[in-house]
Order: sequence, then structure tokens, then C-alpha cells
Amino acid sequence: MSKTAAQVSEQGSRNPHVQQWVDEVASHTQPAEIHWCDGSEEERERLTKLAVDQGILIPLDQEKRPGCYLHRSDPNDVARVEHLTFICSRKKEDAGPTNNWMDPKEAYAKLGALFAGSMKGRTMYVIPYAMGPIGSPYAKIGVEITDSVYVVLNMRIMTRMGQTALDMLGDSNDFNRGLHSTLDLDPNKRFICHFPEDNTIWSCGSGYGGNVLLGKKCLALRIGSYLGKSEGWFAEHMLILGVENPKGETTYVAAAFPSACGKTNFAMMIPPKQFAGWKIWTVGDDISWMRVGPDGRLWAINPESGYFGVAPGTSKKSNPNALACVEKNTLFTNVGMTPDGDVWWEGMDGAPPAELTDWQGRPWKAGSKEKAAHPNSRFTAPMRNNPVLSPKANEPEGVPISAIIFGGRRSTTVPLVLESFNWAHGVYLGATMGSETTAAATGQVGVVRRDPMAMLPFCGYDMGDYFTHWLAMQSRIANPPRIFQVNWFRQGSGGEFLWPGFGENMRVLEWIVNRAAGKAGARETPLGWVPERGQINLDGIDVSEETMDHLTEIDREAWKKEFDLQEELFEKLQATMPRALILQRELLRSRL
Ligand code: GTP
Ligand code: SPV
Ligand code: MN
Repeated sequence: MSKTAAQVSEQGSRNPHVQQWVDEVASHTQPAEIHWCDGSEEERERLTKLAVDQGILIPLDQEKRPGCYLHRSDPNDVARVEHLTFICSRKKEDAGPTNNWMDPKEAYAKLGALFAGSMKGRTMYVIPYAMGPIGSPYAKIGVEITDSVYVVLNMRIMTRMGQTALDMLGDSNDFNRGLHSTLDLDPNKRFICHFPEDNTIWSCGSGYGGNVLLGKKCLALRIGSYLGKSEGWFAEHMLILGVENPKGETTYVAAAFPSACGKTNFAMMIPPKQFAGWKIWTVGDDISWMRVGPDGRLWAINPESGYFGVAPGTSKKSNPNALACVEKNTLFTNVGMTPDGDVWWEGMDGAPPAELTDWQGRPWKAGSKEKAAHPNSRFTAPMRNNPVLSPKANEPEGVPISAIIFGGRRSTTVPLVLESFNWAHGVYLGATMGSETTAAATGQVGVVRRDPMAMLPFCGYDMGDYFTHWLAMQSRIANPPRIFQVNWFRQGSGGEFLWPGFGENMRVLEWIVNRAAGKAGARETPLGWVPERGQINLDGIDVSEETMDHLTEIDREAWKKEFDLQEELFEKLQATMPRALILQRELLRSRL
């Protein structure tokens, strides 16, 4: 462990490009030592012990939760920071009006000054990783340099990390260069910068997941979407699941819901007992990379290998498979801890324990007004723990997608489910999607904002150009998936959810896969096709046909207001908004 930086570095990667870059970064950040991550079990054990010794990880009861640890982040560093996230394209227009932009020269200078000497006395970790199954023609390689052992241990779960990724890279110079330094967690020195033209990410001043696990939102979505545009594919904030029917036929679906709006839950749901013989298989819970296959269909891979999931609300009732995922080898961030070394969060089964340690390490008592777990507390769990992991999750070619679903969190206006009239209309539905903000990003929670295709915080280039890309792909997809919109979050007058959600979403999904197979009836409305009365199986749930009518109703007055709210997005993006979407808007106006 006490070798000099140069010695250790020499034994590391033989890839000359990685080597040269690591040397450059080391001479700039001046770490005490350099550790090349090999991804081995021995390495995990050693680094975990180190993290425990340094107080970065707290061991949980190893009998109850083998291999599980708790991490408490700095209370000012618990979510993504959209206002400190920048797209540093050479031209400002290329970032577009929905992204923060910084001149790349300025960004390199500003962050370069913060990185100078920032790893003095610390270990610099070099993490080679693959996004996508090893050997997949669609996978991409990244190398993240970080001074955080927490990042290393999380990346080990979330990506295929270590020697295997270096082997896949070979001598190529085609890899993402990601640099992260924790600094002193001063929010004034927190910047998440993306340089799409350089395939580079620089992140400093944070230790929170989405800001620092650079393979995830930074590479797989922001840089990925930019690459997707130039190379002709999609990088999307979508879960991927397989729905198996009682005949054993599996249909694959991809769904984009904004952060903390139900992707993990939907991706691993258990169908209700009325759906005997139906099964859901998880391919991915957050990100989908999709390409056109030789058969003219859209094929999707999940670039990740773990789940960085929202803890609060996860229970035996809502998501038993997620609970199974976190039984072992899981890192918990900012949840509560019970006196016997287990975890707890709001919305878990049963009554809260009388006493706890809260997410900030303070004593907490049942009945306290403060939350024991932070609303954006998370678990990092390996996907192999998932009892319903799809047998295709590691398939290099991915799975063929038959339906794409867009969904937001809307307490009013937006119906439970509808199907678009065609591809361009489906793109319009995704593009104009609104959703109430959540705790996944810092800022006000619960305000409706436009979140096109759940990609507002994650599109690495101009959003109007992104819509153009979606429209242009149609001509390349001979057998396109059908496009749907859903809303699980409509509320009644007392603020209660009208739709039971979670596993019961299977009832809506059944209609969707049947429609995608051309097998279910529908009624035309100004917004799209909706299920006819009786088309959604309501056996065994307490949802009356009247509530169902309300859930699928289209209130023209509310929709006129919604139509005006969408105008803001069209105005903001007027420079590049594709004509086809302006036409869709005109068509909707006339239908309304
Ligand atoms: P990210 O990891 O942030 O991208 O989020 P996600 O989309 O995977 O969100 P997740 O599935 O973790 O859901 C987050 C929140 O939505 C939790 O509080 C859930 O309880 C709630 N939720 C999920 N599905 C449903 C549903 O069908 N109905 C209702 N009412 N709430 C739901
Ligand atoms: C999200 O916020 O959409 C997440 C969590 O999936 S993070 O990785 O922090 O972005
Ligand atoms: Mn997400």
C-alpha cells in the first residue's frame, strides 16, 4: 500500500492513453498514492475495512444484513444539484436553453484551480468501468478518477468495474475521462461539468450519488445522449422490463418517469394475484440505451449493473423485490439506523421503532416531526440480488422494445393511461410531459415543471435538437414500439391517490402490452386512445367504474390550462423546436 505513486502507476493499466491521463491528473492533484481498482473481492474487503476505519461506512448487523453498510453524507450534500450542473459545449447554443452552460475554457480553468493539489495526503483511485454488458457492442468504457472510497465501492456495484473493463478497452483511446474530487464539500466549490466534445466529465465538491458516480447520470445520460444524437441511438432515463404472460410470451417495455416517480417500483413489481401466470422481469431500473436492430426493432440494454434506489416508501407491500435486493451486500446512504444495527425509513412495514439514530446521526424518537431517513435516502444494491432479474439483463444485444411509456407525477389533469396516435404524437406526449418536482434534486418539492421525457436534468445538448433526433429516428425504425403515457399519481379531493399503484399498475400494463400486440380495444379522445370501460381489469381492487371514469376523464377546461403551460416550453425552445411538434400542438388545439 505504501508504494510511491509512480511505482503503483507503472504496474497498472498497460493502456497508454489511460496511463498518460492518470499521470497528468496525478501530477495536478498530487495524491499521496494511486490505487488502480481491479474489481476483485479482496479489493472490496480491503477498501470496505478502510472506509469503516475512517468512519465513512458504519457496519450494520452482519448477521441480519451481511455485507451491508450505512453511509451518512454531509447534510448539505444529499441530492443532485441541477443549478451547479453544466454542459460545457464549445458553443453555448449547443447546450440549449434548458441547460446551464459554461465555456469549456473557463470550466477547465475554474475547476482545474480547485483540483490543483486537491488529493494531497489522500489516495487517488482509478476506476476503469464498463457501462453495458461486458462484450456488448453497445457498451461504453469510462475511467473515473476519484479521491472517494465511497465512490469506488458504489461504482463497484453500479458498473462492471476493474480489470474486466480495462481488458475490454484494450489499447483504444475511446473512453470517457471522469475526474472527481470531494474537496471540502463547500457548496461554493461544487460543480458538475460535462464536456461532450471531449468525452470528459469533471465533478468536484460533492459526494452524492448522481453528482459523483460518473458512469450514471453524467456518462450514461448527459454524455450518452450527446453520443446517441451523433451516432443514431437513444440514451434515456428509462427502466426496462419484460412482461411474461401465462403463455410464456415476454414483451419488453421501456418507461421514462422523472426522478423518484416510480421507475424502480415499476421495473420490479409483483403482479396482483388476479394475474396468475403473469411475471415481471427487471432488465433495468433507471437507464436505457436503445439502438435499431437488424430486424428494424428498437433494442435496449441497461448500462448499469446495480440499483441506486430511493429508500423511503419501499416496503413489503409496495416493493418486496427491492427489499430482497437490499438484504445483503448493499450500501445505504442517509437512512435511519435502529439500535440493533438495522436500517429504517419512512414507509417501511410496521410501526416505527421507538428509538432510532436518524440520517444525520442524531437520536430520534417515534412520533418525532423530523424524518428519520432523508426523503432522498438511497440504497445501492447489486442487480444480481433481484429475485426477478431478467435472464436477459446481461444479454449483449439487449431486448426488443414493444412499447415506450412516458409518465409524470401529476395530481390533476393527466389521465391514468393513454396511447398516442402515432410516433410523432408520441414524441409530442413525451416532450410536453409535466411532473411535480421531488427530493431527488435540491430545490422546492412538489411544483409542476415541464420535464420532457424525464430528461430535463439529463439531456447533454439542446432539447429542441433532442426532439428532432427522436422524430428523425422514426425513419430508421421499421418496426417502432407504440408510445403511451401514464400517470399513477392523480388525487381525489381529499388528496388521496385515486389509483392504488405499485403492483396494481400491472392492470394498466396488461392493456399496454395488449395494445402493442394489436389485441385490445380503445376509445379515441382529443389526447389519444384510452381504454374503454371494462378494458382495465379491476377484479379484486377497490376502484369503482366511476373512479375509473374520473381517472381516464379528460377535463377540457383543465386541458386548456395545461395547453397554455406547455406554451412556456415551446417559447423557451423556439429556436430549435421542430416544426413537426409545433404542428402536433396545432392539431391538439383544434381537437380540444
Ligand atoms: P430515481 O431513482 O430517482 O430515478 O427514481 P425512480 O423513478 O426509480 O423512483 P422510485 O420507483 O424509487 O419511486 C419513488 C417514489 O415514488 C417512492 O416514494 C414511491 O413510493 C413512489 N411510487 C412509486 N410507484 C408508485 C405508484 O405506483 N403510486 C404511487 N402513489 N407512488 C408510487
Ligand atoms: C435520479 O435522481 O434520477 C436518480 C438518482 O436516479 S441519481 O443517481 O442521484 O441521479
Ligand atoms: Mn434516475
